[in-house]
Amino acid sequence: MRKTSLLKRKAIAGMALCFGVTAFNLYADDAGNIADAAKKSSQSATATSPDIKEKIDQFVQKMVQEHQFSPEYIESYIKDAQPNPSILEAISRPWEAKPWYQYYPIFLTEKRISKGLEFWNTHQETLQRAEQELGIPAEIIVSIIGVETFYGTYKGKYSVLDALYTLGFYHPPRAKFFRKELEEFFVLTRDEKLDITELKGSYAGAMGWGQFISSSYRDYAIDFDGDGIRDLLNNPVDAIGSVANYFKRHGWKTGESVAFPAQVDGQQYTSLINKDLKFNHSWQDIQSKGVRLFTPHMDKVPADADAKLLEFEQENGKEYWLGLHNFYVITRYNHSPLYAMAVYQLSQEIKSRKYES
Ligand SMILES: [Ca+2]
Repeated sequence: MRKTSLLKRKAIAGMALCFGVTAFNLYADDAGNIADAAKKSSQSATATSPDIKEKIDQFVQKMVQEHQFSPEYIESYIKDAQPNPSILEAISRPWEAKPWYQYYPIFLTEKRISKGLEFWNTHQETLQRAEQELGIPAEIIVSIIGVETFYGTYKGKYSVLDALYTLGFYHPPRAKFFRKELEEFFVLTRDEKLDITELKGSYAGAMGWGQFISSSYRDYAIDFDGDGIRDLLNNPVDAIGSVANYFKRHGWKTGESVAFPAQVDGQQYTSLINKDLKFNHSWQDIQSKGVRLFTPHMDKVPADADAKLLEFEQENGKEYWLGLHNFYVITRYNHSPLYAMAVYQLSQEIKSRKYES
């Protein structure tokens, strides 16, 4: 049992910011077909077809024209990159396609809660500084790093170059996205003086304590200990600051709630349930369709607040929550309501442990 959950954690390390964009919706309905496609494409992955060769040439040209690399530099790394069948296999089976009752036990474990408390105590001052300077609660930062990498324990075992090369050239459904990340990766490693061949990450190319993909690293990483380097790979202080910065830049509203459990009546509420992550309804509007909060929370949400009714599948039925703006912000890290809810609930468990001790 212990072994299984360890494996699960390893598999999970590194989902964030990668699946963010579309994988959850893309693959949830079509996992079987894509797994087949992955098998087929991995069988032929070692042979470079004319089509792939052309795409590689275009990529090299782009790197030369737009980022002033020498063609030899890019080609030498591309030549050494290996398409990895296990990466194609892994991306065809996203964890977010599971029902909630199978998903949350992976994250909401005693061990992840107690290690979270330890991480908080170890990095108390940094987390406090992140709260004060960037406005992001310590428990949210701790929880993100806990969900992503078990507090820096599993930062991913794949060569980032191989991962982005494999998905950028051998995974048609998301090739464009990952070729863009490969482009970002070359620029990132040049700017930050990172060793391209040494860098390890998730099968989708996410790196470090908070599992930032290359474009996010470039856009949101900050040097939080003032040594002049933005090091998300080995420096937890920079990682904490950068996770907080990511949330701040995505519009976290300091002091506001994330979500409340909800009750539903009648049938009208069903029109509010969909996979769209956008918040298109006001709380007043949602209430008018038979949704209520429990008494202590009733007056905590302004009538005109943007909100979303969320439905989670439990083993014996459905569970409802009202997601608020900050819930939406968590989905900017990984575009899945399951992910955001797991992060939120883990954060609350760790926080209550922190303040009871
Ligand atoms: Ca630093």
